[in-house]
Amino acid sequence: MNTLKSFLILNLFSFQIFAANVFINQAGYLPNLPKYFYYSGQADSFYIIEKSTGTIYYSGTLVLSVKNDPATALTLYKGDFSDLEREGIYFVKLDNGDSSFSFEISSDVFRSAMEKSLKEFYYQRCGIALTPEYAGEYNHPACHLSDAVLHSSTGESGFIENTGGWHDAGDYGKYVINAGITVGTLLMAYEYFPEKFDSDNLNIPESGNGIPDILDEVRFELEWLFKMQRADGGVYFKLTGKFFEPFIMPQEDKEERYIYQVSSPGTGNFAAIMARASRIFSIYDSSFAKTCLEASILAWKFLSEHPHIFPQGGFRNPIGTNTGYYYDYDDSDERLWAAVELFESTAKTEFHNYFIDHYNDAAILDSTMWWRNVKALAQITYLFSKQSSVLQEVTDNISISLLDYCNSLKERSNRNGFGITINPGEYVWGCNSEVLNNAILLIFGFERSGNSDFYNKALTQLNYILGANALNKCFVTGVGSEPVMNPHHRPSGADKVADPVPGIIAGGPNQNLQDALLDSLFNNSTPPALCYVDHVNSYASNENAINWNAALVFVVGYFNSEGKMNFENDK
Ligand code: 9MR
Ligand code: ZN
Repeated sequence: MNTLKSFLILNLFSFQIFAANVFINQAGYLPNLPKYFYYSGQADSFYIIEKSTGTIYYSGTLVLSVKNDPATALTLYKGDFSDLEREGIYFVKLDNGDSSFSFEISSDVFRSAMEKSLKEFYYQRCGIALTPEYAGEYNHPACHLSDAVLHSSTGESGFIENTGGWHDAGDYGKYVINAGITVGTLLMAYEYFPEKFDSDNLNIPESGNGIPDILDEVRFELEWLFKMQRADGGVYFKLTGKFFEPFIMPQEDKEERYIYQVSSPGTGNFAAIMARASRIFSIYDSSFAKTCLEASILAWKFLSEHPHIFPQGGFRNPIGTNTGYYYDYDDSDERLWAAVELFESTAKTEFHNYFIDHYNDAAILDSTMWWRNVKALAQITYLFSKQSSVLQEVTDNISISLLDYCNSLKERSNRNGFGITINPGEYVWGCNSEVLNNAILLIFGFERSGNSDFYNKALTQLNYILGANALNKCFVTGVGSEPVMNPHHRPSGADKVADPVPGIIAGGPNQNLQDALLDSLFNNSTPPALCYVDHVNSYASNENAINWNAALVFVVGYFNSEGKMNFENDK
């Protein structure tokens, strides 16, 4: 071994030439957890070499991961160096001379990604100036101070003061549907893992106020959402201009912005997150918590008075409006979610009964949560309920369904060259968030069952997002050796700063090639996982969105620090 070691020090280390076919988690690896890299070339052995000294700290043999991976068309090998726990900065070297980017092993590797992805919400804030103190070079004056005019399709007229909230994505619109899953996910992270998400020093204006920054950030969105609720409880669908804005800074966008029709999926989302917020904020600000609960109950009343989807068939853009429409034609999942959050916050039988009557109308858990379908969020809330009246039989059923679902995710992972849980056909708009939301369900599966396979599979999803993918790309701006540099994010494109706003997650490959650039670069024989381009024009693969960032915050925050789940039933 000593001879081998010195040979490698002299001959391999001195030439660390990065090869594009060694795929690692560019943020790094936690000392005590599994560590894999992937390789698509021809080699037998690998070495993990410390960058500063050239010392080999680990050597191993590659094993086949997947032959002709249908997602990437690559034959992928896996190098397992889990046993290397020593902290340091290393790179992978193959016996044929190929090598990886350098990477770190330390207990702190996810801190930067965690902090950046959460702070990113601050950069999405609308209606306030982002000052140099908090935003550094990304500062800009307050935007969209004239929000907003009631669109004629509402049947109302006039102006409702509607400033605040986050810009939805790379565009400057504000959409209730997407606010729902975003706030729901962030609150869920804090509610179950308070120790992991209690940081109060992200350098946002509220930092240091004794309330975790994640909650301060959520409150910024909630304060806007209140303004979207009508007196009868219904919640307007969205607030946008008639068209997506050009690539200008938000304060330069002076086009008229409108509030669009009330919708029942939006109202259901609103009821759910307001109820959840009321119980989480109750220890910090009881009067705010009370306001949240009242708003939630009012929204529930609207839903009860409108038992069918509203508007009929689901909200659609009126003629003349072409901004995002988060088309949701089924509000049963939002109603279920609203009911269970209200039950959890009030213990009332009315809400409990609604949940019991409907939680298994269809399969209990047959899809990962996403903006159109929040059923999984509802089931999780009941499964980990602290109410003494929960029915054991129901939690057992949900538990079985969750664990079955996690087993199916595990099988998917085993079939995929990089161990991710989406299949060819599912590399669609925003699929990076599907990967992360699957990780969230795997985390809950692990917390429920103690099955460490689920835990490890969740980590594998994060590895993919942070660089262990065929594009060799860290999908998060400001993180890793090869991060996304040109997101379809208006401020990042329009400001004079070279680097994009940090902490943004790109939507990821989109095999449906739904923008002109993707369509010009690829075709239907391109392997699905490769249908991605780090270019500002690719809104269908390289945009960010608050719901995708929320899933990232959850997963990276979960692995970033120790801390037990807070779900033990108090009864
Ligand atoms: O995330 C949405 C994705 O699931 C849809 O396929 C896509 C097209 O309808 O829209 C995405 O949402 C966009 C929204 O409509 C407007 N803001 C940007 C969002 C992310 O691209
Ligand atoms: Zn704005």
